[in-house]
Amino acid sequence: MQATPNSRSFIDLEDRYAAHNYAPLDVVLCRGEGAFVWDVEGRRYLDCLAAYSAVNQGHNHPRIVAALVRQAQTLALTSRAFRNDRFGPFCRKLTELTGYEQTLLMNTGAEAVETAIKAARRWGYQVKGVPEGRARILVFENNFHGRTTTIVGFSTEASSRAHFGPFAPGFEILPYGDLAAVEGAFGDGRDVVAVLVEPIQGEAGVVVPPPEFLPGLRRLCDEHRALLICDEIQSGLGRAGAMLAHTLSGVRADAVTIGKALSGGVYPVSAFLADRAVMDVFTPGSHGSTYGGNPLACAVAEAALDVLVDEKLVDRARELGAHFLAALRAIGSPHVAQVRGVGLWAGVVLHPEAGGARRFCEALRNEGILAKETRRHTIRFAPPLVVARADLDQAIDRIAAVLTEDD
Ligand code: IF1
Repeated sequence: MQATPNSRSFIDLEDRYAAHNYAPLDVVLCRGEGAFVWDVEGRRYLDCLAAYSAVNQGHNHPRIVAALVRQAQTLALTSRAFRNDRFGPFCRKLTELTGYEQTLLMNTGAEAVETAIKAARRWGYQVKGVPEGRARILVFENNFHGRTTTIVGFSTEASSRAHFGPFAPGFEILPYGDLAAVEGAFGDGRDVVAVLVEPIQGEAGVVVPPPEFLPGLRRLCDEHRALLICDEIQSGLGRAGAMLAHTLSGVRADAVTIGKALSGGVYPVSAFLADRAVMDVFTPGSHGSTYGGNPLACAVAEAALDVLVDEKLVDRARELGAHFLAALRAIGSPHVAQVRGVGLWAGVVLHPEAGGARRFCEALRNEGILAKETRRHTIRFAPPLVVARADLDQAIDRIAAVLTEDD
């Protein structure tokens, strides 16, 4: 399908006036509702990316939008120089829902991860007694934690990190899922302040680690007195069929980052969660953000959490996800090497000979389904958790057709 003149004009504008830091599919969206989005030609698509799981609650959820509008008309931004009446109640709700004593609110996911890194290092120096400047943080190959210079410094993806150095020291990259390697890297463990891990690796293509991995990390962190920090920015808030994905392994992280769906996709809100023993390292002046914890963010995120709970979206992800994954695995496509997934979150890995995931994503778009390749050979599916079962079934039929058609 060629982009029509209408779409073409928008694509030309962004090609000319915007940095080329993405290679989007050629579909120009102008409206969304629930699990669907529409392009400027009026065509409807099932959104199987959900803005990288930021839109778990569905596009334009009426309750979240109402909260946004109401709060925008009342008080949007105070800065944390003053207090606001939405902040405390929201922090209580968020911590009660996630089971941590306190939270520190930021805006983007990367900022939440930066917050986690700062917390871990300060905790290491002030509480564990690591000599100043020596803190080590263990991270994993194929990680994705954001785009800041510190974070891309420990990325293993060339496109994310090449020529952005020099990078911050203090991170050691280990094979994901390899407990022996982690044990080796701990060494005597004295200077290790944290292990930073995605419970499921999203950008790597929905990689679920072996079942013993997170419990093993928990044990090693306990043995060596290091913090287990789970980045749940993509895996958390329902996507994996749990409020926090790492709890599916029966462990509790010492600290957690969340973002994306924390605001249901209408406004950037992220959070670092931990107990007092860690959070107390932050003292006035040690960290912050102009927009972090603003009344608009708190009102939106409170509504987004209410929707997750009231609409039982965690259960929906688990139930629809089991159905979706089974259906994807039942597609007998010669192109498919493996279907990975958990909750309503799937990575369809193609054989290298299939010629890359991009062409399948383009074919899916032509069938009214938006999905995005991750890495070269994986198609990722993560529809909004509010998707109707009938709409998901229709998508499965179309995915099957695209994956099995001869070329
Ligand atoms: C992009 C990926 C998804 C994340 C985890 C922190 C962040 C992310 C686990 C940072 C962000 C994004 C951002 C987006 C693409 C994307 C992505 F493919 F690159 F990995 F979702 F799958 N931790 N994920 O997944 O959050 O600062 O963006 O709010 O950067 O192009 P952010």
